[in-house]
Amino acid sequence: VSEATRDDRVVLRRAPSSRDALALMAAEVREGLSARPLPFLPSKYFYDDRGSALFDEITRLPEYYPTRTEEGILEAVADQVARVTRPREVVELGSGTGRKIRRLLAATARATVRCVLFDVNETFLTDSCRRLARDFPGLEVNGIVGDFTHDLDCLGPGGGRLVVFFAGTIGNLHPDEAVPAFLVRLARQLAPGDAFLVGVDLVKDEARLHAAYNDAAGVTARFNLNILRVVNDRLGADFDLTAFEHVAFYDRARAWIEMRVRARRATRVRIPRADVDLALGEGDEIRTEISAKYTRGTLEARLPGSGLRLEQWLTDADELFALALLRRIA
Ligand code: AVJ
Repeated sequence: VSEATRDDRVVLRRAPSSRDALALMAAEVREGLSARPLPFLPSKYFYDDRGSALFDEITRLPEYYPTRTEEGILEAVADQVARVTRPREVVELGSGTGRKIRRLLAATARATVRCVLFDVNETFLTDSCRRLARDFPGLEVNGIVGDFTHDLDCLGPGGGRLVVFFAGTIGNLHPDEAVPAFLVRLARQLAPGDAFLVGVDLVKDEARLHAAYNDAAGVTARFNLNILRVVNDRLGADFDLTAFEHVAFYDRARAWIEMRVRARRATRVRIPRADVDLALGEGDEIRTEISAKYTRGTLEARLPGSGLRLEQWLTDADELFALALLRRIA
């Protein structure tokens, strides 16, 4: 990693994929929109400044239980997690506004000398790093602009490391294909004894799941459609946002929420720099997100071969959400 920018006690670096971000995005969008029968867009492209702000708004919706549930669990277990991990370095993947890591850093206190935030959104990352550095004097704060499915090796070798991955964002990875590969790559950045604390949304009552992704105020719908605006802004695409509507449903067999945008009428999108010319008929859909839901059993089933084992399963009284504490084995 090069291109370090130093500002007070904050060092910001850009991972390789974020240096050629537009070329990578063009390739990924082209690949996704060429997929049949169901074209897709990678979910990480939700999070431009507007999309990140919309997600922040989602986290405060009455129907969207994951954020406040996870915060409640973290509040209850932070001291215990700090005691059993004693990390010299805490890394947060997909840090967003970086709110939750504060609770953990307050608990790990003097044991932790460095904190690394990893996020695709440079604006949010920079702000979070500055605020952390201000509020935790003596802590070295590093930011990495990057994609945690490509760029984990930016972290360098492990040792005394705790990686945290909140919000249930691991749910965006395909449970059978992407999750095992992600875990193997992550485990490579951990030394034996290092820990990984990951938030997973749990399989539950379908009405509750449905409501969380179809909120009455329509914020999730705006968040979903915003991904088309991001592709327009960055790649010069000509998606007509008025031609699409929000769709989110729970696929019980695969245990995931799927979000799509559906054409309300025939429409076409051209993206010359990505070599895309896509005609959609009324009712045609583009998948924008999967958000997989787990049980303790289905998560543990992804671990063999990863070098990680489940040490603690920390959940709320209603079992809506869980924090899994995983440990790198020797
Ligand atoms: C940030 C990926 C955890 O899957 O629930 C919220 C994103 N999508 N509403 C999730 C999201 C629709 C969220 N994650």
